[in-house]
Amino acid sequence: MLIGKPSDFPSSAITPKEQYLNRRRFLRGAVSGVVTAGAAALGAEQLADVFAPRTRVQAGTRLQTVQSPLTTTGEQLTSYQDITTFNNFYEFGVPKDQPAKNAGVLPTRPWTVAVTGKVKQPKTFDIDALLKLRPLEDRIYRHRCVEGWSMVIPWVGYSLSEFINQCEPLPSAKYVQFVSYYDRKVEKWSNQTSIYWPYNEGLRMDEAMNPLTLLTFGLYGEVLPNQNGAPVRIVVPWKYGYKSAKSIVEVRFVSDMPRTTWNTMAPSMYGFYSNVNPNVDNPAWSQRTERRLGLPFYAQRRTTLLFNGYGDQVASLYKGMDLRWNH
Ligand SMILES: Nc1nc2c(c(=O)[nH]1)N[C@H]1C(S)=C(S)[C@@H](COP(=O)(O)O)O[C@H]1N2
Ligand SMILES: [Mo]
Repeated sequence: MLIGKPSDFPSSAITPKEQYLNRRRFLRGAVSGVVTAGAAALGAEQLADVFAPRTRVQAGTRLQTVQSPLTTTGEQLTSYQDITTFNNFYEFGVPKDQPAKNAGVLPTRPWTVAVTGKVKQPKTFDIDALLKLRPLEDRIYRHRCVEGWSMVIPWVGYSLSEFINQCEPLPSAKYVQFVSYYDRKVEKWSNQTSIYWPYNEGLRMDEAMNPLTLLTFGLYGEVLPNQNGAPVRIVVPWKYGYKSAKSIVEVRFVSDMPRTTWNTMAPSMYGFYSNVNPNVDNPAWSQRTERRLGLPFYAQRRTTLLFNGYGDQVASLYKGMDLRWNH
């Protein structure tokens, strides 16, 4: 699968530029559940090959999506501008504006995701096969960074469980680990920190199988901008943002709790679970409240919700667990 061979790209997942622009305007205007009603009209979008020979997908390439019942409605979306210019992606620099400036060099094609560890048989999935595996859904999720800011982001993807089912994990697979792309020649900013690369994160198997956990390919109806983790990332909306590894190249099924990037760096600050919890402060930041980016100054501050507001869907995963100890 090369970008120079457009027939290999799932043209069913691509729509022309002017339609995505309309769509984007539509989505940006959406401040409530009306997204669900309007989405039906978007199904008839025509197909186009929008690729010139290159080693990365054109930013702004549209993805064809369907609505999802798992979307969070009723909250104002954070603007495309804010979502794509205020990023944590330390491989491309620590200051928040740096990933948007530097991540253009990430080569997102060809791209494969290796499935390793406790599986019936190791496999490799091409990104274009992954895009076609299941219908891509629009899912609006709250996004809460442990540093205290939050956004509302319209992601595009499908439940990670759909992918995991294709991986045929063995019963001994109790955890799953996600490994980000790393090439220090490409990501030359990565030496600004003492992180032990590649970035990696992990989930317990039942967390990974929860329908909310999203294998994510896009946002605002378009392919992910590189700074947001192109071409494929994880999004776990009830956990702090760092659990959602970007630009993943390997999914590793393991029997023991994996040693993840932030948990290894500072275990007292970054527990393995990292569920959003206003009652458990991080040594560096109180987690009681958050600042919703993009709103007028006086409207930004809000109370942080347990499990980022997704308790109905995920609280049962932690029944009987001490959430302070297992932070
Ligand atoms: N590979 C990688 N993934 C990463 C990070 C990173 O530095 N490198 N930062 C994490 C953090 S701290 C957050 S808050 C989210 C930010 O995602 P966004 O930029 O799409 O909002 O990505 C997470 N995934
Ligand atoms: Mo974060």
